[in-house]
Amino acid sequence: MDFLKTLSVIYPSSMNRAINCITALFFALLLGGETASACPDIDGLADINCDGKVQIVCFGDSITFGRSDELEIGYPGRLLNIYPNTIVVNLGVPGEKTPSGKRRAARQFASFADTDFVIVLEGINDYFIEDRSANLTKDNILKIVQSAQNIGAVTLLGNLTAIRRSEQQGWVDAVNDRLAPHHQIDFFSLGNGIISGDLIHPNGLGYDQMAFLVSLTLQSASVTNRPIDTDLDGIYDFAEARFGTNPFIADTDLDGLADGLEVFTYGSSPLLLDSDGDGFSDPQEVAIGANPADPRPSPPIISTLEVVPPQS
Ligand SMILES: [Ca+2]
Ligand SMILES: [Ca+2]
Ligand SMILES: [Ca+2]
Ligand SMILES: [Ca+2]
Repeated sequence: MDFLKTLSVIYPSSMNRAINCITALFFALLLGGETASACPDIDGLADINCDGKVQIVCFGDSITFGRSDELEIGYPGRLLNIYPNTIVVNLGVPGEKTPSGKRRAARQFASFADTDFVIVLEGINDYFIEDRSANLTKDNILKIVQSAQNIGAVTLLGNLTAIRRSEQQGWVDAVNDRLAPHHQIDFFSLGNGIISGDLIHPNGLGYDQMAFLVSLTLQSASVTNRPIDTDLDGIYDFAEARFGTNPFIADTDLDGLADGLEVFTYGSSPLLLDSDGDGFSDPQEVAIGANPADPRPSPPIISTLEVVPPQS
């Protein structure tokens, strides 16, 4: 025989635990540089409440609803195209004025308590309130914002879009002046070139630009509102209690895998050296591509393959 092949095969079965501990340490060192993002981001956006999804609620009137949009999805639908792995909810009610919007917000946000971000854009219909007041509109808008903040969502307020009805322009300016200290999204800056033939709703291009503007704001809001992760283990401080982990120790069970990696990436216990009790430590299983949370045997894995040169 020209070649002698030596195969060393690991079978996930009973193994001496002392050896396991030594090899666990080895693999831990091997994996030491691996890190997880904090309560993992989704499409680059922070999962503010650390529930494994990013939910964005868009609250407003017909402009949020998407009236006069050829695609009939408005800016929220386009936002979902930009962030396809998030959940975008369109809570636009055509024709709504802020006295109604304020009451709806107080009622409706309670059903969306798991929301990470809320976008608020309302007020343009208040022009049609007989005894309209820019101050009252501003107050109502801030109450809508407060209702969104009450569920713990990062709330981003937009000022009113520009319009092409000259008689209403002064009203829009008056409201926007009052919103200036409070808004985070400057929809007015997009100008009235994005407004459709009905003179008040954006056209498709306008909704594109609104969605892009919102997406930029969401990105910066993700950075500025990201909860604290003191030990940089990939789990926000407030969420560590949920998993029983220590907010000041990155690797609570000291097995070499950071808490965030165990919880979000591998599904193993951040409190146990051998999560599935199969005799192999979590880092050992991770290193050989086995599932540390599943005790069923994995296929045999070839760890070494030696090829002996032919003898002369
Ligand atoms: Ca979330
Ligand atoms: Ca942490
Ligand atoms: Ca660990
Ligand atoms: Ca195991």
